[in-house]
Amino acid sequence: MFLSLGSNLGDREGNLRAALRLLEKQGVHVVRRSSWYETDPVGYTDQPSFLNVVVEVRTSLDPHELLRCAQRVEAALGRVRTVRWGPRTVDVDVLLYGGRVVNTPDLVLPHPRMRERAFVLVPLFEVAPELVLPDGTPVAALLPSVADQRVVRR
Ligand code: GSY
Repeated sequence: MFLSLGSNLGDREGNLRAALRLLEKQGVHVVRRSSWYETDPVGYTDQPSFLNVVVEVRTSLDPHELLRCAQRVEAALGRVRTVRWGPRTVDVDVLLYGGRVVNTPDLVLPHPRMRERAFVLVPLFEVAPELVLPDGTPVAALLPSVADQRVVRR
């Protein structure tokens, strides 16, 4: 299972580290963490740049429990949804849950926008270079199409 975390408000690295600690406390164990990546905002671009990270986790939570856990972490760190795609203390997205495909109103897996986001694909490739998506696409094959997005490893 893989999660993507991003922050573009306040002490961004501190926010991401706090989010990872809160995940651990709820039984979501980080087995591998990417470097921190400085990334330009995607979507709503008139906002500060992000610090992003991808983690591989192990948990006995099912996909929806994992989603709720991610949402609790966002809430605990004071995320306030003002502008839909706007600045946030911490955003925690569930990217992949093994080879599971989930299509429910509140959760879609694999994450529906992960294929076009360099801030997800580049750190994901760092932690799992051999990873293949449930439809058979290697993550490595998706990287060239996002090469124009600025993602700088710290
Ligand atoms: O869902 C992710 C939040 N987000 C990000 C992000 O984490 N990083 C970058 N670079 N752009 C983003 N746009 C959105 S929305």
